[in-house]
Amino acid sequence: MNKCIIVGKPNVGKTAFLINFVEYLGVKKLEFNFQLPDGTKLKKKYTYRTALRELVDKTPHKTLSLQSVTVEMPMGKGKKKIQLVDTTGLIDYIHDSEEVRKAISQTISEILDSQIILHVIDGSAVKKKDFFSSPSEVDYQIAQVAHSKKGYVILVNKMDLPEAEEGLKIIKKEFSGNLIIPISAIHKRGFKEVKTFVAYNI
Ligand SMILES: Nc1nc2c(ncn2[C@@H]2O[C@H](COP(=O)(O)OP(=O)(O)OP(=O)(O)O)[C@@H](O)[C@H]2O)c(=O)[nH]1
Ligand SMILES: [Mg+2]
Repeated sequence: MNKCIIVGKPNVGKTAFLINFVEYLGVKKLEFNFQLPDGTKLKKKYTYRTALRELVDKTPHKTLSLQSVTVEMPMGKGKKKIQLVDTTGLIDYIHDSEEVRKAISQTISEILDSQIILHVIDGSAVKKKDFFSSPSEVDYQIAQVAHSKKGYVILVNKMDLPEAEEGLKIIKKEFSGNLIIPISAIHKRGFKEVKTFVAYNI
């Protein structure tokens, strides 16, 4: 089965995007497959609301494993299954915590094993001068690795926030030549374009 991986820095909205996108595709009961960095595999079912409540958080590195949902994408007259994989936030430096380091290394391996990359950047964080500032070194590295992939798109998230318009302009300039879709994960904006992109690249 094709894998479509959702990557980016911590707190950019990767998990919120996965849950809302799956809901947008019409899935009511979300069956998550968790793969922990130590190899443990778990399954858990969520409603849309419990998934948002339990898996999305403003604290960076809320997600520390691979968490995926399999969906069916419309393809011509038929459908094709694809695994959407949410990951651990990547950072520019070596993290103090071994747990986070292992989770990051698991995410990097998964990137190499995926055909389609959805790279989420927080459009509202472009002017920030702190941990959250986007884009940063790791975003440029993701863009480089992604050239060898079947499909690569940058999703500029949090477009519902006023500062994100300026952020979008800067990201378009910095990553010119790449496909860029502005979205709001929590308001499901830009999802039609993302769906078309994923279906086209399966
Ligand atoms: N305004 C706004 N906030 C958002 C949007 N998407 C996510 N957020 C918020 O951003 C924070 C982080 O969201 P997550 O989905 O947990 O981000 P993540 O990239 O999975 O973060 P990690 O798991 O820590 O790597 C939460 O407080 C979300 O509510 C969006 O489209 N607009
Ligand atoms: Mg997350």
